[in-house]
Amino acid sequence: MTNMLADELNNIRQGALPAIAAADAASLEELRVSLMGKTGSVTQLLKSLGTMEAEARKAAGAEINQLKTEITECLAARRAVLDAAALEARLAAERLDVTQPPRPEPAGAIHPLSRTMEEIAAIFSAMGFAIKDGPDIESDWHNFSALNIPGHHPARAMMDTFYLTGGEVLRTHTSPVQIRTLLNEQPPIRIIVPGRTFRSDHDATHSPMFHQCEGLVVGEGITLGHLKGCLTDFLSAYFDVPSLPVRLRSSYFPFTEPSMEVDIGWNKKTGEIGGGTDWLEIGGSGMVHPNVLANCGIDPRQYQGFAFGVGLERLTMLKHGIADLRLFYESDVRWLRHYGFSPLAPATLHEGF
Ligand code: 2U9
Repeated sequence: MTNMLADELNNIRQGALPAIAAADAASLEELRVSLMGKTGSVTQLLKSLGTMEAEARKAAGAEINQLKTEITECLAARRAVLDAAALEARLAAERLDVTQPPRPEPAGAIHPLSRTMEEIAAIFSAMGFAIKDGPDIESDWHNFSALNIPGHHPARAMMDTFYLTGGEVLRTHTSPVQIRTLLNEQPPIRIIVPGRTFRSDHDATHSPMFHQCEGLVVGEGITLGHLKGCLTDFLSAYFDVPSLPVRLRSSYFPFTEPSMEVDIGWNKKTGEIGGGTDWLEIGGSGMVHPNVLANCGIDPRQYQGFAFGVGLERLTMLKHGIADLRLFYESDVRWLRHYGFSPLAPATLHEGF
């Protein structure tokens, strides 16, 4: 081997090995190409072997291949180090701490009135009632006449009706839905009708739009005893008071005969429902007036029925200690978050509400 070749091999070795050992991923590839690529310096030297005498070629070939092996190993070692470092960096950056507490997801809330409707629906469903709804705009006949409230009747004035220009009304109660059911279905009928109702009345305890839930049972041999038992079961489930006192107090409605206000026992001082010796009015009820059944083509001598109505705002305020009716309609998000219910825990009867 000539001294010239020995010098050149040493130059390449001394330049390449420290450079490889210090290279990053990009410069490592540049170094590989400049040394071992098609026109790389080591490749050029190997090519030059072809022009040598046999003796010289043997000695030079061994030396050049020795350098080639060293550089190849050095490149592989550096690549292994860089690959390991890159993997370490990725593992650190993409690490998931599965022990971290979950971040709270922003969830909506069920409005307290919707919740009350869901609870009432769950209670009456368990008693075999169907849940019905109907239009907000009703004919005069469905809202009044069919319910034994004739044109001159003071109840029309009492109800502060919103009249529309075509002679229809915004329903003043959900009763027209019961009328529609009586017209379309045969007894036995067991339904509740929760929904929006409208009366032209606005002060601290009245809103022009409010919610009712009415109930209707029609069948053979239905009595006032069924009415009281059904209301007692409903109210004691809704307020979660096992032996809630319920009192029926004589009253008057055009569509029921006899008619009764529904009172529950409570403690007026503390507000406790079911405790104390005071009575609190919670709704109205009665045996369906024979005229109402007859108006819907049902023979009152064969079938009897009971009906009741409750105000949903009032039931909700009593259960949850809500002081002012107007809060229901203000859409104050802070209020809704406080008084609202989780959409992930719907109303079921299994454990009480
Ligand atoms: C038909 C027959 C009878 C429904 C009834 C009441 C008594 C009643 C009030 C409670 C509070 C309205 O929201 S409120 O002011 N309701 O007092 N409602 S009986 O009677 C009917 C309904 C439909 C076919």
